[in-house]
Amino acid sequence: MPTYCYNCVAGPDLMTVVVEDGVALHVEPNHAGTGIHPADGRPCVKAYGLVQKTYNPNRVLTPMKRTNPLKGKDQDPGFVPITWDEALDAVAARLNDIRARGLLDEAGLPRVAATFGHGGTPASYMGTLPAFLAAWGPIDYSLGSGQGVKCTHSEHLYGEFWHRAFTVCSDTVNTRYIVSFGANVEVTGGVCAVRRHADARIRGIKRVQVEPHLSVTAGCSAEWVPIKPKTDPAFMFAMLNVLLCETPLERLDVEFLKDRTNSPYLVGPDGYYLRDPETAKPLMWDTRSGAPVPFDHPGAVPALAGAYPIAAALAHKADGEVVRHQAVTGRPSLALTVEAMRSYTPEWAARLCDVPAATIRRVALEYLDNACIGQTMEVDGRVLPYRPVAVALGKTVNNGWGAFECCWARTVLATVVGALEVPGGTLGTTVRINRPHENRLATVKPGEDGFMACNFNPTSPDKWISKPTGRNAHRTLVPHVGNGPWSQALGPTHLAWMFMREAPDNWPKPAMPEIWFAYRTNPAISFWEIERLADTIAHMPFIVAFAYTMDETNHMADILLPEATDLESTQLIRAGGTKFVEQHWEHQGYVLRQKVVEPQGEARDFTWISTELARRTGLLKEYNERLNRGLALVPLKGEGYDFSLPTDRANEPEAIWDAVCKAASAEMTGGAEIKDLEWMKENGFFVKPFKRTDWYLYPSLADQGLRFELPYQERLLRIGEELGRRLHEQGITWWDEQLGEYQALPQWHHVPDRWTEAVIASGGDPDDYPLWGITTKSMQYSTGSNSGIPLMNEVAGNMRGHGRIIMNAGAARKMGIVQGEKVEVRSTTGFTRGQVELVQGCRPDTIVIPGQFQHWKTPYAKDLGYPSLNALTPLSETTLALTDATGSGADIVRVAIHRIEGGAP
Ligand SMILES: Nc1nc2c(c(=O)[nH]1)N[C@H]1C(S)=C(S)[C@@H](COP(=O)(O)OP(=O)(O)OC[C@H]3O[C@@H](n4cnc5c(=O)[nH]c(N)nc54)[C@H](O)[C@@H]3O)O[C@H]1N2
Ligand SMILES: Nc1nc2c(c(=O)[nH]1)N[C@H]1C(S)=C(S)[C@@H](COP(=O)(O)OP(=O)(O)OC[C@H]3O[C@@H](n4cnc5c(=O)[nH]c(N)nc54)[C@H](O)[C@@H]3O)O[C@H]1N2
Ligand code: SF4
Ligand SMILES: [Mo]
Repeated sequence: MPTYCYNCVAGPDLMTVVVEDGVALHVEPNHAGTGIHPADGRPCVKAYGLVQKTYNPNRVLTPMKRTNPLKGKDQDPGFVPITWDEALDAVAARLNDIRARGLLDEAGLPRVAATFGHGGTPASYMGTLPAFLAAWGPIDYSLGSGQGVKCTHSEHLYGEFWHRAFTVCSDTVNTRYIVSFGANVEVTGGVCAVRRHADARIRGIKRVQVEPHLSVTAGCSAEWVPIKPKTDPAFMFAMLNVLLCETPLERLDVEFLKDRTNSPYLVGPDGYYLRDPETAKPLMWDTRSGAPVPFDHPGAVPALAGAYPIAAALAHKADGEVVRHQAVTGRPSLALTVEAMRSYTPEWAARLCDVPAATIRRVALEYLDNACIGQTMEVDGRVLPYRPVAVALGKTVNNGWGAFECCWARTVLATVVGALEVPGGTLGTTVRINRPHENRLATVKPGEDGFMACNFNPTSPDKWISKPTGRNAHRTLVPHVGNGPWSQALGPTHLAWMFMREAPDNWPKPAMPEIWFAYRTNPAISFWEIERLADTIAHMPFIVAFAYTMDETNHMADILLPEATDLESTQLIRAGGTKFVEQHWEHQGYVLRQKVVEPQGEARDFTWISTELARRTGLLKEYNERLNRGLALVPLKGEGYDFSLPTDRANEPEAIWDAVCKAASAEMTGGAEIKDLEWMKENGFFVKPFKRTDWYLYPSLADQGLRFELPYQERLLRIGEELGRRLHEQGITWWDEQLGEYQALPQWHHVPDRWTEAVIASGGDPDDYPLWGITTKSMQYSTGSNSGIPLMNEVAGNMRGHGRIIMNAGAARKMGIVQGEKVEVRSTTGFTRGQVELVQGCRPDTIVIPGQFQHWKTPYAKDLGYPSLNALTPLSETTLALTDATGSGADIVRVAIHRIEGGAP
């Protein structure tokens, strides 16, 4: 039976489940996907674990209620089985009481909160729950798990701002040269990426993996460069130095810089654009007429270098202040960028990164040589620039301090050679902050100053949201996270947890939500300082956890609801087009998850649960209306078809998905073909061709005469100034470090030292913590979600370092540590214990702890005894100092290794 897997963000992928006598026997590829799905219908090994997941003897098989009012790691919850009626009535009673008293508390914060984990993948398993949540009204998505703030976070925000890239990847099928800063794509990219990169290697691609340890990805790259952790901005600045300061401008993509970027915009002495006194449009210096002209002046040939006298100009500074300049000097923003990178030579970076200057220079020049500037490629009959070079960033490089600089430098590296959003280059995948979510290209609309419109949260005196609307204050603190459906979960979610314990100066302490829903997330394992976080969770008044097995978070729950899992329930989702991580298809359409076996025990379809919640809270009509309006996937009514559901009754899940299947196929074919649920069950997916030109954003900008807002960041400069004023007006100074990130052009600011300073701030001596502790993902695991599946541990056991602390063999020898010895790793926050794996491929100053383990509740996983970095990373006052302006931090910490008694094997 065909179905999908979306257990990690690299999906969805196709698969087939072989079922005999109602029992799922095993998983196979769906060969009908050959030539359609980028991996030809193959799922990865994680999908093969779904059979064990389904028949896991440790599943929660009935709804349960807690009988011990005391919560905490050391308390026995005393869960007892109850009926679905009892469970749903208990939840509904709480919800109805809240509705009667008001959906918001006295501080204006939603009384109901919900957390869904792992990069948004739960949405592909939660059936029609979104329609219930929308019918309910305001819900706080502020309380994060490990997903969000330590997960590609700054890339999400800056990526969407600059090129509608919630995540960024290489155009692997066309590219020739990739520089990857810790993007562990052979592990994390899913089957589509692995297939694309394997094919690219056969084609002769060169990938340089810049990373503190020899990951699987480094292992199958052409070159591994063991960089010192968190010095990546220095490496990238030095690459820019080579391209901008050592290379003649003519060797760069001058056309692209002139026409598609803000490079020619003239900047005044105060850092703001010089604007035409009449139209207020940013000025360029026209080399033809020898005069300043507005940026959209027809036929202008703008200067990219030099300095020019401007008789009169305006500047738009913070809070609407308009400055009138007389006789000022204007410099093209590219010229200022060149100046900004001037001192960041490879020799300068070499000392910081612990990488030879010659290596950095060579990588920069190889990048330039492979950029094929001037060449074109025909795609779907359209001639586009062909620039087959790309830069990829991994988690820990693209979040936390240094991430702004890295995201900027990566995007500017693409910009200067014209490799942004064109064949072979650096591409965005999908959008989550801009709308519409299902079409990245349609988000490109003309905005200010010749750039794409962007929807930042307001920072002006009259519009700034001074009173947070959610516990992580995303609209108040982070302008660039916007205010779409995903924005709140992308706010500084750790602040919500921290501030509920202790609020900073001049900040109201948020009350805990009265109900917290958790699904497919385990913050008590996945976040930072997991001991303290578990304790905070234990203080939540009422937790409703959808549970497949017990875990460290639902241990604290009041009600457990067992939903029918992956192979047991029905849902239709979008597939194809472009999606993260490297899901670039030449088709797009819909794929069905179907009930291939009956649910185990009392587990119920999520759609049934959602409908029941709606019914018992008196929201059935609103819920059904939301379904009709498209909250299950697509609007059920369109031109020439109407599959609307009756709104006055509880519809059966099969009836709902039948309507969705019909509406989705009708919508896709303009009503010509209507595929019902039965057809989808038989065929698994329904797709139409997707134009390859739509992989690239460049044509959408070129057609509308728009420019990428790069390299200069006038907007960020202004917004940062405004945000600072607003916060200071409220007496808030604890966000001042973060305000420093709002720069027109980034500067090096000793990024790694921030983690050493955190040691001092928490009362430690940096000399006592001489090593870097970092983490890396395992291909066989989808974060912590399948840690209870024995098959995954069995397969991962073939990987060197699985479940262990990876350490440099030479460094270990100096300490007398031997292979397999059990050691303790300490930080100022806590400790973890595990066996060492001694390798050559790891920097002597770095240890690596793969995955997220150290379970104490999850069946099977708790018996493995594996260590976790999350016991070492802080979630306390020092965490604020480790938070960047986007609100993200990183999985990295200063640590020490200690031998322990009886540790030797
Ligand atoms: N040390 C370390 N920590 C990390 C990371 C790392 O690389 N290293 N990665 C970070 C990143 S990038 C992310 S996105 C986060 C993710 O962290 P989270 O958002 O917390 O997500 P998961 O770990 O996937 O959550 C898994 C939980 O879902 C439960 N679950 C699995 N399947 C089902 C099901 O079918 N039904 C129900 N009801 N529950 C189910 C599992 O039992 C498990 O408890 O982790 C972060 N934490
Ligand atoms: N199989 C699988 N695939 C997944 C997931 C999964 O759990 N399992 N999770 C998905 C999710 S939610 C996410 S966010 C993505 C994450 O995808 P990736 O970003 O590729 O995740 P990691 O494997 O953690 O890779 C990060 C790498 O960064 C390196 N690193 C750490 N610190 C530094 C540093 O300072 N500089 C440099 N240059 N490198 C550093 C580490 O060595 C590590 O190998 O993966 C997604 N795909
Ligand atoms: S890559 Fe992710 S979504 Fe795809 S089959 Fe594997 S676990 Fe499932
Ligand atoms: Mo993630």
